[in-house]
Amino acid sequence: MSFNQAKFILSAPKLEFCPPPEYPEVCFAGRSNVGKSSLINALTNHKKLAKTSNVPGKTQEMNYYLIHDKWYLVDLPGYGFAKVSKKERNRWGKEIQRYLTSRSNLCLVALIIDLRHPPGNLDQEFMLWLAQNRIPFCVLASKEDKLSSNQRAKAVKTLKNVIKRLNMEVPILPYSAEKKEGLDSIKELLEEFLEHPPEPEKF
Ligand SMILES: Nc1nc2c(ncn2[C@@H]2O[C@H](COP(=O)(O)OP(=O)(O)O)[C@@H](O)[C@H]2O)c(=O)[nH]1
Ligand SMILES: [Mg+2]
Repeated sequence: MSFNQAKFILSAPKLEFCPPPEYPEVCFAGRSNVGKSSLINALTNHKKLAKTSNVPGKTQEMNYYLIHDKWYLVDLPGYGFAKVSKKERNRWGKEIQRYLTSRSNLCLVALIIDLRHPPGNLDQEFMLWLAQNRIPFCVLASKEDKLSSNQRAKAVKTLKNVIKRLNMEVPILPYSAEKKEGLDSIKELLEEFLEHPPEPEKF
């Protein structure tokens, strides 16, 4: 499956504005600034398909991309951005939870975590919530290029331990959008979920 053929479809402020669920869908979630948009650009081999930013908290809507005319890739607004008001954060939480629990064509949530930092409380809460709601997810660990190979191995181990402590078995893939490392494994994983979507009763 080619990831290069990608086009922006729309930005949805909430579930009702999402396109009809006619294609299988994968979404990218995670804290602001971890690299969600950069990963979309790296996977699709586009420089500016998804807007990236040094200023966290920019993306406040769900951005829909259609890949290969076959599936949707959704860039979710980042969570945990301190400068967004509490009211706005709650609205985010409610809308995203509603989207995650009721979007019928959702095959996988890819949670992006910055490999340099062990998952924080928000990440751990989010993973627990996904598991409790039986929403399939994987962890993609970004910015591995910023670490030496020693540091990388340690960071992956820490990440695995944190997830193990939550009593979960989820795929963990480290990568670099900057250096384009680890992208093939991510593509394979996404394809697997898109081609063999989990049973609907899982939702
Ligand atoms: N070195 C490095 N920087 C990255 C990587 N991924 C993202 N970034 C940088 O991290 C910042 C935030 O990225 P962005 O994709 O906008 O994060 P988002 O808020 O999660 O969508 C930008 O300055 C990116 O260039 C990566 O794999 N390696
Ligand atoms: Mg973004």
